[in-house]
Amino acid sequence: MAEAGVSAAEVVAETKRAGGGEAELRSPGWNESQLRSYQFQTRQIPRLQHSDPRAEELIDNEEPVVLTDTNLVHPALKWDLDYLKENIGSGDFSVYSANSHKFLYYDEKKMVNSKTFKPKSVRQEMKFPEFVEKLRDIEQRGAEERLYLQQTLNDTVGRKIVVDFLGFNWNWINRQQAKHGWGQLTSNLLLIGMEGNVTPAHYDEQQNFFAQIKGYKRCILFPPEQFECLYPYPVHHPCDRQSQVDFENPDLERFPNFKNVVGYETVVGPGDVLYIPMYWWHHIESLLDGGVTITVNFWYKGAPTPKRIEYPLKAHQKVAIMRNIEKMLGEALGSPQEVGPLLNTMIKGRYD
Ligand SMILES: O=C(O)CCC(=O)C(=O)O
Repeated sequence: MAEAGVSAAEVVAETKRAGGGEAELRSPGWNESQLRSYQFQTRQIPRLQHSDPRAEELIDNEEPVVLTDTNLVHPALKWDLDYLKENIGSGDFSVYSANSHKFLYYDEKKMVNSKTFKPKSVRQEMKFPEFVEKLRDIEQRGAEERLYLQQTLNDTVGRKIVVDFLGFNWNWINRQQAKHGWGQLTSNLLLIGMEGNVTPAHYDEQQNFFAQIKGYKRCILFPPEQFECLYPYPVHHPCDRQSQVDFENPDLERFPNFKNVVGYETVVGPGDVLYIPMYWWHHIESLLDGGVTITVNFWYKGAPTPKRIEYPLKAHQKVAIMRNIEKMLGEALGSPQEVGPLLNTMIKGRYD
């Protein structure tokens, strides 16, 4: 996938050859029994120190890598529910609740485009102490219900959280942003999940440094080249950018190319930072029996696209073009629902 220089697969092979084995390839603190099982193959995402020139090369090539020693969110490593309850302030937090472990993202603004779509998770706004109380109550009762707090950090946070935030390693991350020509930092999403929660595969149109703070998360990534294997919902659907394939029970008649999918995976733990390149699909699961997980991500606008188009197009550029065609068709027809059947005659299967 890398056009020049080192690739993720080469770094992993090299680590194994050097006798690094499991210790360098995975973080300690969890075991295989905490992972859900899927039918597809995966390779390991390399774990490297931030000063390793190969890490820089992978980021430059827009390939994923886990950085083990950035200190990016060092002051937040003490965060837990009690500390946050005390210090995060009195703002509102978006908390999704579901009766399944899968929290499929949906865009509420696009709900008007689909009369049949019924979200399986519901968003509620609440204060942080109410979230903690609900979560502890569910745990105590051993209830089926699950919660996932997903809230952009904003200026309602308390003084101690501001101090922690200012102590993040902005030096390192600002240098990354400049070096790779990325645009502005758009947001920091705080994610607090229950053990076993799953965010199904989707891609974002932003660069992401995904900083793990508490607990362990398994992250399975797929490059944009595997777009044809992952069958995203149509652009106008509330689940735009999400895969339609249920990884636990894939319907291979509807989604035959899914059998060719190959992932890159890792488990991140406290202090690890995973680079999730723009347009890379990612499926993320809080490990089973691993307790609550806390993550803060750093989303950046990608580098500006070159004025002159250069061929051959990269996979993500093709994706961007297809998305634009879908959007324009929807606008031209005045009814996004009609775009699917029309395109379906061209690209069989995606819009069934
Ligand atoms: O951690 C998760 O569950 C999802 C996070 C995610 O999708 C992201 O940071 O882009």
